Amino acid sequence: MQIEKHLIDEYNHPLAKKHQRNFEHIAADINNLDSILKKLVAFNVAIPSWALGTGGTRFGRFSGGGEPRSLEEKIEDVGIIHALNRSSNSISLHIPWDIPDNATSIKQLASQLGLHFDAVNSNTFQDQANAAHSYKYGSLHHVDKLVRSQAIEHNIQVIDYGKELGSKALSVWLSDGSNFPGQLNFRQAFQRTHESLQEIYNALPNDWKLWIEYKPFEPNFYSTTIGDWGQSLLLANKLGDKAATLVDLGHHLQGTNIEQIVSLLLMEGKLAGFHFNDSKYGDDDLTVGSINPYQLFLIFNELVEGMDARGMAHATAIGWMIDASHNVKDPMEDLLQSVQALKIAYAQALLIDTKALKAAQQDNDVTLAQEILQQAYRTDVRPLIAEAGLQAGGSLDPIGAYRKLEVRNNLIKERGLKTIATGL
Ligand code: RM4
Ligand code: MN
Ligand code: MN
Repeated sequence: MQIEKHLIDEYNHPLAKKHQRNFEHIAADINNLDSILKKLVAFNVAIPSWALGTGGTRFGRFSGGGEPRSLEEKIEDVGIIHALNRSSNSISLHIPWDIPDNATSIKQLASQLGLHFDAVNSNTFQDQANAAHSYKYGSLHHVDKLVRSQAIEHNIQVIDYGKELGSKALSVWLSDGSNFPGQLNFRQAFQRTHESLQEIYNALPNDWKLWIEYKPFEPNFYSTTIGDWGQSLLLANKLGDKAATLVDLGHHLQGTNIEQIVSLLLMEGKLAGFHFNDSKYGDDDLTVGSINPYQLFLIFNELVEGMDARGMAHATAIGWMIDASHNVKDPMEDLLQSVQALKIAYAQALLIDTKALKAAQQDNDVTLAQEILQQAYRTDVRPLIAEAGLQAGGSLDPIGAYRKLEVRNNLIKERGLKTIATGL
C-alpha cells in the first residue's frame, strides 16, 4: 500500500485555516523563523526494521493485524510513515531478522518511496539456526576463540549486506555479560571484546562508521561487558576515528544525567548517534517523549548547543534513529508519535535564547537560566512542526491522516489479520 499525495492534500485542506491562525500566532515571536523551518524540514529520523511489527515481552505477545510479512512490506510501511510526516526517510536493518536477499530490487523499492538505508545492525545475542556455536555465554567477549570468530564473521557479513544497500554504518549492540559474580574476568572479557571489535573495524570501508552501543543490564543481570558510555568510549578511542558511541535513551540506570553524557561525547567528537525511546524503569522501549519529554528537550538543548559549537550539520552529522517496541499500540501510530515528539523537542531547543542563556550562566543567574530554558520548553511548537510537515509535502496531522485513510484496515485486508513480523 502507498499513500498518494492528493489524499494527504485532501486531508489537510479543511485543517488549513486553523493551522494558519496558530502558525501566525507563534511565528510573530520568532526572529529566525525561516532557518528554524528549514532545519525542521531537513530533520529525519530512521525507522528500525524490527519495530514495524508488534513487540512483546517474555510473558507474551499480542499481535495486531496486517503486520509486514517481509522486508519489502516493512519498507512499504516506512514509506507510509514518511509520506505522512516527511521526516522518516530511512530504514535501519537488523540482520538476520531482515536479510536483503535481493539488494538491487530492495534498493529500488526504497528509492521509489524516497527512502535510503541507515545503519545496519548485527545480532549476536540470539543463536541462529544451523550456527556451529552458541552465544549463550556471549559473542565478541567469549572465552572460546571459535565463538568469537563466528561472531566477527557475522558482523563482517552484515557490513557486506550494508555495502550493497548504501548504508554507511555498522551498529553493534552486544548482550555479552555475566549473570553471577565470579562468572567472568572483567578485564579479559573487555580485552577480548576490544580485539574482536578491532577485526570488525578493520573490515569497515573508509567512509563507514562503527557505532558502539552500551547497556547496563539485560539480558545479563550482573554485568554487561559494554555496560556504560565510559566503556563504549574507551573502546571507540582505542579503535580509532571511525568508531563512536551510540546512546540508546533506555540504556541507563534511573536518574542518569543523559544530557550531560551527550554533551561530553559531542565535545570529544565521539557521539555516533541515538536510539530514541522513553522509559520509566529500564529498557522499556516506550514511545519517545511519552514519559519524560523534559529530559528529551534537555538532550536536544545539548545537541543543538554542542553541534553548533563544532559547526556540525544537525540533520546529517550523527545518526538519528528510533529503537522502540510497541506492545499495545499500532506500531505505525507509535512511530509517528515518536518522530513527532522528536521534532517537538528539537524545535523547542531551536527556540532557546542562547545568547541570554550564556549571559545568565556567566552571571551565575540560576533563576534566569532556568527561566530561559523553560520559556522554550513551555512553548507550544506544534504549529511549527505542522508547517514544516506541510512545506515538505506531508500531513498537518500525521496520525489523524493515518486514521482517516484507514491505513491499518487496508493493510489487514491486504496482508491478513494473523501476520507476524520478525523483530523484537
Ligand atoms: C537491545 C538494543 C539494541 C537492539 C536490540 C533489539 O536492547 O537496544 O539496539 O538492537 O535491543
Ligand atoms: Mn538500542
Ligand atoms: Mn534496548
